[in-house]
Amino acid sequence: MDDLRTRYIALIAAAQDEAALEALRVQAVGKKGEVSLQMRQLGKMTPEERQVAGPALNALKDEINAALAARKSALSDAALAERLRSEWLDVTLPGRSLRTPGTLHPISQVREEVTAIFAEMGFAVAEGPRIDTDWYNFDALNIPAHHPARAEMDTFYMARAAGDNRPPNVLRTHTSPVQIRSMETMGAPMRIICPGGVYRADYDQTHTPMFHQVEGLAIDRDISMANLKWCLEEFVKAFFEVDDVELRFRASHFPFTEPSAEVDIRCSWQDGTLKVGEGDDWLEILGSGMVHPKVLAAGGIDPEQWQGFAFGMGIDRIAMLKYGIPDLRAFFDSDLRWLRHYGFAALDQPTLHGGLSR
Ligand code: 2NM
Repeated sequence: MDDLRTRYIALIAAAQDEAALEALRVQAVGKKGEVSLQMRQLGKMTPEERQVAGPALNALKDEINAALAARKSALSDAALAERLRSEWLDVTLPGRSLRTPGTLHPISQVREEVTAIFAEMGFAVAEGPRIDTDWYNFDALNIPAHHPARAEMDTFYMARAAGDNRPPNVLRTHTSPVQIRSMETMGAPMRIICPGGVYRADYDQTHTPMFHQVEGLAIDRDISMANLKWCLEEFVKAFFEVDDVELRFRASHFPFTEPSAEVDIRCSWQDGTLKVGEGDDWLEILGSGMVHPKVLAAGGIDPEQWQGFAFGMGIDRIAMLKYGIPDLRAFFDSDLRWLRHYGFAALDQPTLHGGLSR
């Protein structure tokens, strides 16, 4: 038995690929393998002999199986390390010039358009981490543990090391944690927008597990819903490139604002194309409200001295509406023909004076 052990442990350690490991497995612990043949001899032994040999053979079989598994995982680790070594590429190299140049993705284009419009109104752009603590993503936004809004968000949780009992970090479910971080670092008064990718575990025709939001926040001593309404009207007119719009504010509920409102714009649909500012339909485009005093306090801003409005909308969704893109999932397929069709000239930065989307 010791001879079997020594021989197979050495052979397994020397095996160079999975096929060699499988051959050794069959040869040692397969149905007609050497260990199995030994086990068949148990029947011919005295009960006393069997009591010693039986458990020893079982232990040998376990030991060989464990060695096979360990060698298999070492081989696959080595294969991965070799791929990482040989297949790396320098993503900072300049692009190769092609006959057909690349284009700006419609989501990047719309993000630039939205940024240009709010920049003109004095909003700065703030960014933050995509992995954040549950405090910034939830608690600071008046969404305590066990609040139903946490369950509704379909949150992706990060893993923690075994024994680390802190609450897991999350892939941010909205860009609002950036606004809390900005309150902490900038203080009041402030005016920012936060564009960026967010994550929710949801996938169908109208949802992808990663999508893009832009949220706005304006804090001052006497800011009101009237200021919010004006800003949003200016935004919608500039974004959809129309002279007039009508907005409808519907009472709603968000944990982080009080009061809260969802905002619709008057529109019409003709032959599948959207016209903004006329017609008898209403299109929901964003959520908004006055920032909850608890949220201001969580950002280190005194709610007795300051108040503010906030709003949030989906970049992907308004990109689909403005550019007539029917299926959300196509945004993330990286299909070159689609990108050439819906993409934008890369050096054509949108500005209000130059025409947003020419
Ligand atoms: C929305 C709707 C309403 C919002 C609130 C905040 C913060 F951090 F300032 F409190 N940021 N974004 C907000 C408010 C977002 O999205 C539908």
